[in-house]
Amino acid sequence: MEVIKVKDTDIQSALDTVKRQYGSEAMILEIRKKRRYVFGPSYYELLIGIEQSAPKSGVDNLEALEKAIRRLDAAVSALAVKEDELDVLSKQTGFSKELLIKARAVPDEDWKRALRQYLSGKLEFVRLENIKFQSFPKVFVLLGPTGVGKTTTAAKLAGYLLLTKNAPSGFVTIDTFRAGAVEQIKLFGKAMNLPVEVVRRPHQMQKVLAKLPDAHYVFVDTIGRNPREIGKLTEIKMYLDELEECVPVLCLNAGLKKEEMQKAFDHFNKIFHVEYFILTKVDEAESISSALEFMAENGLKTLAFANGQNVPDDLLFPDAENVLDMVGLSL
Ligand SMILES: Nc1nc2c(ncn2[C@@H]2O[C@H](COP(=O)(O)OP(=O)(O)OP(=O)(O)O)[C@@H](O)[C@H]2O)c(=O)[nH]1
Ligand SMILES: [Mg+2]
Repeated sequence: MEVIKVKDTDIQSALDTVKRQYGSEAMILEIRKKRRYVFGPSYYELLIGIEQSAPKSGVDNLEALEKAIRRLDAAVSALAVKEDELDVLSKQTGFSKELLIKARAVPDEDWKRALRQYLSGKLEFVRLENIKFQSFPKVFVLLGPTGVGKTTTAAKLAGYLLLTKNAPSGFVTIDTFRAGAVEQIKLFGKAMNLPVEVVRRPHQMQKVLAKLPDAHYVFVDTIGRNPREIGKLTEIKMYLDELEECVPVLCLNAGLKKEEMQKAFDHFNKIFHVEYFILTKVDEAESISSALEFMAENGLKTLAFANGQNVPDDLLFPDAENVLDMVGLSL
């Protein structure tokens, strides 16, 4: 049995305390009237016996338990509501629930502001003319799965640099595989009066640049490859390895799901260490939210968005503000 002392100047209030705190199980062993010092005020000291491990009070414990269960119930249903609301918000915005949670974009708060803040801190946009090179001309290599728009985008970029920066480019194509690929880029070259060189062997890569003496920029057009065909990607890499310096740029179709983008990126990144990115076919995509999420998660530096078939006009150079407006996250 555990013995406990309860002190109070009023005997009734001492008894009430015992009942309230220890329930009817408590046994009053002794009541003493005491003084703190000789002429000081008197008080009561009750010695209470409590059976060890006996519940304080069955009724009290049950009540406490019921309260705890009610609290738990409320918390669980609040969570379920949040989960449902997150589902709705995820469908509404096109962003995953994981991103919404990371951004703390919870439905009952200002989720637009939270999302905007989170994404604007993660999205990075860079102008290709601001990328520093040690060598001249500046060589960009456009990579990506089949048909994403690599060749068309290379032509658009060259057109943009020519028209707005007065900087001529040259094209090098290593796509001698697909029927019509060389003719396609030659047509773009002809339309803009820019030279096109065809390279059939990796060792010709660096030497071919000498054939483009007026080019400030060179765009290397590569063969569209299924990113899972690692062997084929390695083949392209052999061409790039021959260059003194080049910047690989991955092009992906905005219509892909985030997981598909991630898979394609992972395959290309393993071989090329991708830092720069172009999102293509933005005009055809229902939403670019998942593309933005992919770009943010991988810390990619985005150079441009391609948004149509017109060369060179259908190319955007957005910043974080513009793209967040595009997905309805304007302030
Ligand atoms: N809607 C739309 N179509 C585009 C865009 N960019 C390219 N295209 C079209 O997509 C098709 C393929 O474009 P290409 O530039 O040949 O694509 P690619 O990646 O070079 O293709 P491969 O060399 O075969 O791998 C063409 O019909 C282009 O006109 C774009 O931003 N929006
Ligand atoms: Mg092509």
